[in-house]
Amino acid sequence: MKINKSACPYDCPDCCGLLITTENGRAIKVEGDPAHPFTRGTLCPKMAHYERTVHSPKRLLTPLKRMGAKGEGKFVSISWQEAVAEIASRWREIIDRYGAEAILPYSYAGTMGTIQYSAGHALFYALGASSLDRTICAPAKAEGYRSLMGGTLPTAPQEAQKSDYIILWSISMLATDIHFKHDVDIARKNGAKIVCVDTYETKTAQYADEFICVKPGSDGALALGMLHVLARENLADEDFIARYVQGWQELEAKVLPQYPPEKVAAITGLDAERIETFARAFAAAKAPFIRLGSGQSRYGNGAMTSRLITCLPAVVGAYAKDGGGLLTSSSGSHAFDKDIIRRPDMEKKDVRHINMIKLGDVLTDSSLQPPVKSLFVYSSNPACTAPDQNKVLAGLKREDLFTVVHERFMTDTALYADIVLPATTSLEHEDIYYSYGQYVIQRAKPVIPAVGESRSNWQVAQLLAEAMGLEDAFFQQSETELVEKFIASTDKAWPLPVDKDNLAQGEPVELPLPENYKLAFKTPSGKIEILNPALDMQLPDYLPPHLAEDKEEFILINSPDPRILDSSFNEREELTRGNIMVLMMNPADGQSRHILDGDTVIAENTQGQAEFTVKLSERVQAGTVVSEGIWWREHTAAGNTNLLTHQRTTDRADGSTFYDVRVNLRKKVQ
Ligand SMILES: Nc1nc2c(c(=O)[nH]1)N[C@H]1C(S)=C(S)[C@@H](COP(=O)(O)OP(=O)(O)OC[C@H]3O[C@@H](n4cnc5c(=O)[nH]c(N)nc54)[C@H](O)[C@@H]3O)O[C@H]1N2
Ligand SMILES: Nc1nc2c(c(=O)[nH]1)N[C@H]1C(S)=C(S)[C@@H](COP(=O)(O)OP(=O)(O)OC[C@H]3O[C@@H](n4cnc5c(=O)[nH]c(N)nc54)[C@H](O)[C@@H]3O)O[C@H]1N2
Ligand code: SF4
Ligand SMILES: [Mo]
Repeated sequence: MKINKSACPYDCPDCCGLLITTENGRAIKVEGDPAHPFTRGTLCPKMAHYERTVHSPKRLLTPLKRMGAKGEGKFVSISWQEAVAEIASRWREIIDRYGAEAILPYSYAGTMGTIQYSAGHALFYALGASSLDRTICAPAKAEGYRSLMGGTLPTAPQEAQKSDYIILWSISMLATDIHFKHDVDIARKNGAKIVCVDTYETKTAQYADEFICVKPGSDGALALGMLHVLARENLADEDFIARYVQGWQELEAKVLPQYPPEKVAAITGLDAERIETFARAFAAAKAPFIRLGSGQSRYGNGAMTSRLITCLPAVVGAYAKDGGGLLTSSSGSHAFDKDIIRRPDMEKKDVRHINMIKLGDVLTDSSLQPPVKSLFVYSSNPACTAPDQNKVLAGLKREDLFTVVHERFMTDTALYADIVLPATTSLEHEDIYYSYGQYVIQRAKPVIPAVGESRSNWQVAQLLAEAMGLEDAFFQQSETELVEKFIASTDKAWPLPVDKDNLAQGEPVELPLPENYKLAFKTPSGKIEILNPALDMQLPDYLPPHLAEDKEEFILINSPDPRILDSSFNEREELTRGNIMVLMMNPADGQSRHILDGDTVIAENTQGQAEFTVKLSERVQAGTVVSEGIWWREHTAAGNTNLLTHQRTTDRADGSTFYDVRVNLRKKVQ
């Protein structure tokens, strides 16, 4: 038996340190690393049995070739040599006939590892394939933050330990950022008040001392109402503003006449008084800390909403206070020079860019020139997780689309592949990790041999580069060589020296933060830019979400489930048992629509229909319904919430709008 360190590869802000016990080439136990400063020895329920994912009987073990119809799931095993030869010959034909832009890579964060996440970038750039804009998660949140704060480092999570007032704002902390609870608990022990702002009573809302339940997509108005109160009652920190903030006077002149609490009450569904007390408590706090999740950003107004919330800590001077600040996405990513793997210099000039959110349109639009004739999917499961699922599936069904899927499991997407390639898990390949919720980085070496004939993303990119005749020495590098380059790159990429020895050894390494980092505003003016002269809308203002225009009766909130992560972990029987397509509904809505607990309902809109079992619950506000989790089709009656979501994008940064959805409900006739 051996115990090795590793890092959690999933798309989760915690990026935990793991201890993996192995025996005879198998992982038999997975624990949280007590020495990891953020993990502190605990794990989420998903990863506490990662060995069940790694050694799942459902792992794909060899390359497969499709025999039956697309989606039917009939495949035969083939060798890697055959698989690669077939891909290369099909790609050559497509390039000859339509040009390389007819090939589209599609990938996201199945693994967050710096190498494996971006392993295909250079290959597809070198081929001249269409480039994918990876916008599915929260680019609008990043844009909103950046519009005031530029490249300023977000506040570290452990700072919250010293806060007396923590706002968990559209973050499902107990599902999606569970290790931050360690910090919040410390603050709470010292008397801090915990407030949760969400659209239904999540477990995190129940954990908080106060729950502020807003109408979906309305947080921007709430922030403006709070700013009105701060202005009207002279609660802004004028000294801080004079030194560090640009544009508060201009915004004050707007919010005073335009956003009185009464007006904001009508938009947010909150009482005017509640908005006032919230603003006053925030201003009275010695060190307010906001942990901003992504929920508010997945609407047509998502970038603007995030921008407005980002104004709040600036106006009360939270950054100057020990324990105060704002954490959106911490950019541990700045620790490495990611171009080492991404190689943007290899991208052909003026090559076509495709927004991943529009996959449904792109695969079904017959006027697209050149049409997409081959799709190469890795580290993602778009048939399950992309919006407007009916269109995505219609595209994936096209007989003339040559689809290759590199996967660990027979996902909803892999079912539509012509060729499936088996992928390694993080315990089988090498990588180096950074987090987007804290500042610890870690290298992870393989701790067991590859299961079956599986190969890592980088190994597949190397094979395909060779088969396509790409001779650049870049593709010859091993994963270990790449990791070493990343470690060396911290010298230039990070402002302070990083402990490279421990990093090389696979220990979790905390990035040292410059002493005054919270006040080092990396914007053109050197100040927080509430007024940003580079933007069309120089001052922020409320924008309505798309759903304001939609006609259906209920707003559909679709939110993370603690048992799975996006569609990952659907392979685990113990996590997907029971009734999972549950639709929570306010009892008063149930009563007026004659819908009872346990009824089967069809939710429908312009996009499609999905089937749910109703759970009446006071946790949900009237006029909204809530579904948690993105489930594989085999666990549902006929597909998941993405049958109902839209390809519409955010106001800026072309982000996804998964939560900006309305539906009608009807009882299923049994
Ligand atoms: N267990 C688990 N962990 C996960 C994931 C998962 O699916 N399951 N997904 C991972 C990924 S990819 C990501 S991006 C992160 C995301 O994690 P989070 O930052 O937590 O963001 P969201 O998943 O968007 O949703 C967070 C909360 O926002 C709420 N919300 C929705 N609309 C609004 C709104 O208009 N206003 C307010 N105030 N709240 C709103 C939702 O109800 C939800 O409770 O989590 C990661 N971690
Ligand atoms: N309705 C609705 N839809 C959503 C969301 C929502 O809240 N509601 N959230 C959205 C968000 S925030 C995100 S980020 C997206 C994420 O959507 P996806 O990018 O599709 O993420 P996952 O569903 O986790 O799928 C990742 C896949 O990668 C595979 N994988 C893991 N490691 C590796 C590897 O090393 N190599 C290869 N080749 N494959 C690997 C896994 O087996 C898994 O099937 O979903 C979005 N979709
Ligand atoms: S909390 Fe997140 S990072 Fe930590 S083990 Fe679970 S999924 Fe991985
Ligand atoms: Mo995400």
